[in-house]
Amino acid sequence: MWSMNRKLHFTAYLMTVLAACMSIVEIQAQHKFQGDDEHRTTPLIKPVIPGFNPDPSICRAGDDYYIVTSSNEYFPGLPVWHSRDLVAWSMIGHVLSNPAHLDLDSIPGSSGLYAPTIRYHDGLFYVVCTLTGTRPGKPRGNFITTARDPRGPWSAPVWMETPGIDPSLFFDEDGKVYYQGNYTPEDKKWARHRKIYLQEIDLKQAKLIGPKVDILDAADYHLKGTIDGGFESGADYLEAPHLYKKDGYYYLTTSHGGTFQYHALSFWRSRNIFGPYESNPANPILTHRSLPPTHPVTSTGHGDLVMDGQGQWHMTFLARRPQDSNIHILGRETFLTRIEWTDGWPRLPRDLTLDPTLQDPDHISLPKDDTSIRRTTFPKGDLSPEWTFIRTPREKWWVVSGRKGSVTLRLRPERISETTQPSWLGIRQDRFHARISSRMKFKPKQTNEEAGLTVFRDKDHYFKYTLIRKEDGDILQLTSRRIGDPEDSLIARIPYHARKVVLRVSSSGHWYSFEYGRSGSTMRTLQKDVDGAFLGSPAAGRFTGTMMGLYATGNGSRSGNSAYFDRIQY
Ligand code: 6LW
Repeated sequence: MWSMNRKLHFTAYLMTVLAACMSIVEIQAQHKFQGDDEHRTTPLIKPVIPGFNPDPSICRAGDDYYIVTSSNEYFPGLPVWHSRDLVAWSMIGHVLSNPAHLDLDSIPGSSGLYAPTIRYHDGLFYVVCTLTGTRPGKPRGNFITTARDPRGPWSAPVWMETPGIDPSLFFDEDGKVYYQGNYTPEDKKWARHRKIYLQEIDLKQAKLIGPKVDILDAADYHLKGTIDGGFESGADYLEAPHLYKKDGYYYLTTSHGGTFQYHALSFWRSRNIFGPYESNPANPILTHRSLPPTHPVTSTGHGDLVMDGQGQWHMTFLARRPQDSNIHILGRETFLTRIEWTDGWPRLPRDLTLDPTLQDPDHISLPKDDTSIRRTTFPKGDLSPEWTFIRTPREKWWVVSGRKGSVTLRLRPERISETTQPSWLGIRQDRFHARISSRMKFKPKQTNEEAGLTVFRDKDHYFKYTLIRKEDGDILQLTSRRIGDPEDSLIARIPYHARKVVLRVSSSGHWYSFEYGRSGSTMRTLQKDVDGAFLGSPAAGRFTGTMMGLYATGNGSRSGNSAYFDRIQY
């Protein structure tokens, strides 16, 4: 009896030790992963909304803050992000999630939805934005939509006959509402010459009324050195205007220099909304253009201000985090900084423009959830909002099963190498060290039927990691395409005849590794550390970022087949 007890105790003790060891291993594994991430990226320089999330615009409604970002050719359009502390943000939905409201058919990559503005006034949320790249005869240009709840539903967009891009709204204290935008003047002095205009808007009719006044002309600054130190492209692309009022002044911000290396952000002010506007002597108040393109954060600009409940001001802006000189895998991301006011002008807390380290967490807020490594998707039996389509889906070719967290994609002729709408579902790659995996059940029935995972930047830049039927049988293959390639280039292939395969893609900076297995515990490497720099080179998806996605195609042929993905983890 006694020895039985001892045995039981000993077994229990062994199990406790084993469990403790396992959890230590688990913690160490996680720690190593995070440590790695911290080590290889630059510590403390973190966007608040990482991954492809450019052109942020922000508003406050009571204790809640909302950001919208550009989504270009991806559907649904314009993600809406929510936060209560300005630090941790979660995607709560999209402004344009009804296919009838957003026609992205055949539009080229990096066209589509540009630079939205979100405002909250008297219980209503307003978004104004520009749709570019649609075919003649289709809706395009600037539109306005409203919602009582930013989660939606949003009203059908009302199209406005207003010139230019980057529209914004300003609600004045006297009840009047003003529209701001940029445009290219007919008598432009150089190719990238833009002006900022202001006009009153009748929101009920979505019509601009009264005089249209140019409140800022880049020609006044071009090569004169007043906002750009005489720097030649400094006054190019005057864009992203937003207007605010504080202490009797109207403050106008715009960005200039183009959205990449020469990006900059400046302020002007006037006692009269129609101007004349005086330039902040400290302009530009934010730019990293003089820092090398290898700096951990580049391309800063495109800002929008918000005042919190305590009267403290903040500004969202976009920036890029390059790797190995000029490789931008993640695209343009959303950052946030505190703003202080000195001598009647907004300033960053310290001169970030001259601070080559930019590493003070006080200045750039850190997302609290950056350690979250795994996310199971489709919790409610529907696609969770971070999943997106390329262009507007016109038929339901996917089926989600919430209980198992799975999705079935029907094979259709469309390919990701076209400007069509393929059977592809993707998620933004929002960290340098990302991993996506899924168990796929798929058996090709005809030659060229194909399904698997992708790392996708645009139709000319991607990795495909798929099971495909070739003349010589079923194979698991890794291919890539980069601009100029007449077809996909083969990187690795093995014969593969089973119906089930676990596929895993991991990134480490711009290096991608591809593993497979019959189950998650028997994974083998198909190809390790393949250079994905081309996904983030200046040519690739210039306004977007890298996505990781599920894909199924008949490669030009109709098919009754489908691919089933479950245990999807990112
Ligand atoms: C957008 C322009 C910009 O319209 O990028 O950074 C363009 N700024 O304002 C497209 O995202």
